[in-house]
This record gives sequence, C-alpha cells and structure tokens, in this order.
Amino acid sequence: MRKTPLFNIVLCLTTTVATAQNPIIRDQFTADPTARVFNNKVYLYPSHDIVPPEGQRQDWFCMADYHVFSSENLTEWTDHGMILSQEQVPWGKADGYSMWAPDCVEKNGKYYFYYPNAPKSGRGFAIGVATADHPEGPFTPEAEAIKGVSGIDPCVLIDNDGKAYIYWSGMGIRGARLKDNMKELEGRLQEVKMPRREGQPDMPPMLVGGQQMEGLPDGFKEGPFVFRRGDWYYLTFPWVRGDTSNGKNPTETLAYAMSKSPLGPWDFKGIIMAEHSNGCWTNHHSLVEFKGEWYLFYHHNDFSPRDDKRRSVCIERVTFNADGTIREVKPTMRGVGVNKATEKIEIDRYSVASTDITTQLIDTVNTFRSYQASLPRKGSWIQYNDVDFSTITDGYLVVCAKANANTEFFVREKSAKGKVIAKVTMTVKSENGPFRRDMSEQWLTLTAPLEYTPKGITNLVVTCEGEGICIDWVQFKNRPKYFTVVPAGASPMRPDALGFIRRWMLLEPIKQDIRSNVVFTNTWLGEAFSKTYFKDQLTLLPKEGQKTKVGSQTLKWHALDSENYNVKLFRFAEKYGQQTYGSLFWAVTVIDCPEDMPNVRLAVGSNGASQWWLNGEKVLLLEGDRRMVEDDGVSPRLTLQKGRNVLRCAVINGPGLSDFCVRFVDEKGNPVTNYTIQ
Ligand code: FUB
Repeated sequence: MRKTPLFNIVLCLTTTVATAQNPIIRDQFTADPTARVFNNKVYLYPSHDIVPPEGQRQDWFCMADYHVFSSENLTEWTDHGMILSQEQVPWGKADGYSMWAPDCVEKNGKYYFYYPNAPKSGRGFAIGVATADHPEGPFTPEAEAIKGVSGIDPCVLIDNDGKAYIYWSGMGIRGARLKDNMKELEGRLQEVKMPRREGQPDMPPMLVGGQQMEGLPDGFKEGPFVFRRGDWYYLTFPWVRGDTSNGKNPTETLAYAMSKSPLGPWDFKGIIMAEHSNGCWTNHHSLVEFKGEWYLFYHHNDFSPRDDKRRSVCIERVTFNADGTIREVKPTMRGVGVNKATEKIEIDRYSVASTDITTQLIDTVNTFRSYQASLPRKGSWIQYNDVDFSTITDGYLVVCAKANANTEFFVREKSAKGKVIAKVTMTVKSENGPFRRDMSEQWLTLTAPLEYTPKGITNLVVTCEGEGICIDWVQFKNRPKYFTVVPAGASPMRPDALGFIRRWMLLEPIKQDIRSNVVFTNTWLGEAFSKTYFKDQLTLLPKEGQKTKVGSQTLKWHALDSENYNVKLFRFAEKYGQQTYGSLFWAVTVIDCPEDMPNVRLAVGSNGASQWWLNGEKVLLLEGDRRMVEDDGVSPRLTLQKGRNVLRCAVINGPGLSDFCVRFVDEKGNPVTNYTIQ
C-alpha cells in the first residue's frame, strides 16, 4: 500500500469564500460539479481544472487533485481543501492529470468518493473509490480501481430500498448494480477484446460490467447524473445534439431521459440547458434538492473565456412540470441565493439591466478579479436581485467604481425609478481639497450615507445619473455603534479592566464659535470653563431624555455606555444630529464606592481642552489644544468618599474629533476598579 504522508496535513486548509453569484467559486477553476446534501449542508465535489504544467498538453483538460466545498445557504462556500490527489492513488499514474468528474455518496455513515483516473497500466480511464467518515474527508483510496468499470464521469444512485447503482461514461452511458460494499459491481463481467493500436502491442481483453443505458438519443454523450424524484428516475447527461458532419464541432447541451426503473429503459425527454452561447464545448452538471428547492449545478468558462478547458461552477434554480418533466434552465450571471447587504455584491453579475450595459473582465491576466459592469450613459441601469438588509441598522454605502470626477450615480430600491437608497458623487480629495481630472481609469472605493434603509430582502438598482460609470461591487456597512443607550433600571456597571469609566450622561453639544484652537490660552479656557451655560450646571444630576436650555439651544441629556474606553463625543454629536465641531460637551457620571478611597488620582486624556470636577470641586484642567492621550493629565491626590461621588467634565474643541478617557489610579499608577457606576 502506498503511503500518503501529506494527506491529513492538506485537509486542514479550509477557507471561506463568500459569494452568491455565478461562478460560485472565485479563487480556482472548478468543473463537473456534483452537489450532494449531507447533514443539511450542500457539499460540492467538482473537478479541479488547472493550467497545464510544462510537458502536458496545453489545450486539454488537466486535473491533478480534488477539493470539496460546502455551504449552508448556497451563497457562502467553504473550501475544505484538497481531499485526494493523483500521487495518492495506488493504481493511478502519479502524473496522469486525469482526475475528471467525480461523485460522492453516503451509506451507513460512510462516504464513498468515486473518481476517474488514468491507470498505471493500460489505456484510457478507470474509476476508483476512496472512503471517509466525513463528507470533507480525509478520504482513503482503495488499492485497486473498480473492476468492470472502464471510463469516466462516475455517478452513484442509492435507491429508496438501499440498493446502489453506478453509472459512467465509456462506450456510451452504462449502468450497473453495486454490491453492498459499494466497491464492486454485481453480476458477471464480460471480456471485451481491445482494438489494436498501430505500432502498439496487443492489449489484454478488458473486463466490462453493467449494461448500456437504452433509449438515449444518438450523438455524443457523457457525464451521466441519475437521481430519483417521486417514482421517476432521471438520467441526465451532457449531449451533443448538433450536426457533427463535415468537421462541424457543435458543443454540449444538458439533456435528460426518464424511467420508472433505475437502469432504464429510458424515455428521452429533451434539453435541460442549451449549448453555451460562447462556444465553451463542455457542460457537466448535477441536480440536487435542498431546503425544498431543486438546483442545477453546471459549469461554464467565465474566468477563462479564451480557454474552455478551465471552467467554473455555476448554479441555477430548476423547476418541474406536473408530469415530472424538467423546465429548460437558462444560465444567468446572478445565480441563486440571497446576498447579505454586508457582503461585497458583484453588481456586474446582474439579474436584469438596461440594454446598453456591458461587462468586462477587470484583469485579463488575473481573471479571478472577476468582472466590472459599464453603465455608459445617463439613464443606464443595472439591477441585482435578492439582497438582505435585515442586519443594516445604521448603515452607509461602500462602492468600488470608476468614472470621471463628479459623475453621479444612485443606488435605488426595486426599479430604475425606485426610492433612492444612496447618492454617490465621484470625488477625490487631495490634501488641498477636491480636484477634477479624468479618473475613468482609476478604481475608487467611495462611501455615501444612506438616504433610506430598505427593509428585509429587496432588489438593488444602480442608475447612472451622469456621463457613464464602471462598477465593480457595492456593499453596505453598519457604522460602528460607539454607544449603547442605558435602559431604565439598568444595573450599575464597573469600570473596565483598565479602570476606564464608560457610563455617562452626555449633554448634546453646546455650539461654540471656535474656528481654530489657537485661542485656547489658559485665560480663555479659564473663562470658558467658569461660565454658566445652564442652570445648576455643577449640581444637576440629569436623567435620560431630560431637556436643558442653553441660550437659544434646547439640548437633551443621553444616558449612554461607551463601546470604547474613550468616550467619542464627536460620534455622539454625529449620532444625535448635532454640531460635531466647534462644540462644548458636558458629561456627568455618578460612582458608588464601598468605602473611602484616599490617595487616588483622576487620570484623564481629552481632545481638546477639558475641565474636571469631583463632588463639585475643580480637580483637573487639561489646557491647550490637546489630543486624547491616556493619562495625559493627572490630578493631585483625592479621596473618593464612601457612597456616592459625582464626577463631571466639560470638553471644548474647535475643529477636531472630540473625545475623552478617564479613570482613577492609585499611588502606583494602577487602575482603581472596586467601585460601581450608576
Ligand atoms: O472535465 C473533464 C471532462 O469534461 C468531464 O469528465 C466531462 O464530463 C467533461 O465535462
């Protein structure tokens, strides 16, 4: 038995590729997809096309191993890594590059992986089995290929009565019963004489099992995939229906036949998917029922448009007529599934668009960079269906696009005239402010606020409102929360592990006419912090929602817990729709000490200047134009008294992202944490 030392190591390499569009796997070529449902997940067992290494035919299929992928929602796929490679197959050529279309089934808790490969001795292909205890492996290959199966594209059906059948492509499409061990054919194998090839020695007769599938149309066929739905068995297969005379080379369709018996005879019914319109010669597929819907997995050469031997897996919904026949399926770019609005949505994989839209590969060398969509003129639009906004609460738009400076486009809901979700203007900011130039060749990642947040699952439409744009993707993100409102009756909290006080009553900002912080001299600040802005400002213990009159402003107090150790006053002002710059902020917190705590110091950082009062006494001033730095200013020794203590501050800033961080420290500079905050 050959050893497989690397086997278990490679299995650990799993990556998640979030995607919902066609093609579904975007970092490697994948073909011949067999999808199976195991443990409520879809497992995808495709061939793994690679670019042929030197010495291999450059214009032919080239596959050295298999990966398995899984998904719970058909949109996010996990690559579980390599599950079998040509070097690991005891009976196979280690450099055959012939690991073509596979299948995998489960029986009595064991997983059986069937795969074609070039045998070490003899011509053509044989089919082997590898077994595992889990759908993602590790798979151990059997020492020998299955006797009597000579060909490619294995597919296994386990019928409702537990009997298993194997189908493959070799001298037409054949099928046979599998023994209960899932590794051998039932019944007699026939000896078939192999035709002699010119200049080559005679070959020993070949052992062939099973039977030809009867009732299928003439023309090239391969890739059988058999499944059962109700009382019907479906034999589906890639089929060349076109005229092959006079050197014509028509491409494959996906076709099917039905029967009431697993081995036929079959009644040919027609086409599931027509020939690929771009000339990609092969197609190969599987059909699977998942969460009550049927899906067709197939392949196309989207990431390799000039080479149809490097292919990529796609998915479409499939529906059936009342008589069990299959409705023809059209390939789409959008594919299936619902995208979370928080994913990067490749809008170029659109559902429907105005007739002037085109798509192009972003990078013709690294084709996995995928596509871009061009919206050439004002009025062009592109629609992407089924985007889930349910997790967007306080969102903004991020978009990757290119266009000339100041070109505008909108993201709307449902239609080209639908409600505007966000407006984007192509601007670039240099240090000196926005500048105009031709940016049509430069990708920019721009953000825009949301004018409106859709609810639940909806369709997105991008409309060009200017002279033409290219879009790669759009994405919606939630703004960081910064604060949580303290619910009435909330239990007291402790300072965080580093002693920072994160619960505060914050007053909406008081407008200040400060254009620059150069005015922050000690005299100026002394006056600013001694002024009376509102009644009882050094004794008031405000309540959530309480209003305070400050000059002509009526401002509200908000009871908030800060998500960060520093209380981001700028974000607070932004959140409550108030003046963010040129502001004076007031903050109050009440702390409860279990005993007197002498010799503590208040340690503060603030942006900009700040004044601090403990129990009505001025204890610290951070003067000048400050940046927020932890423990930037430290008070003289203080005593926190047993029971209630009130800490308040005023922070003043002109242009700057106001915030503060504050804690009490002991004589050694360690945080004081044994008190609660009301
Ligand atoms: O991927 C190699 C071969 O191409 C498959 O085995 C065939 O079905 C065709 O898709």
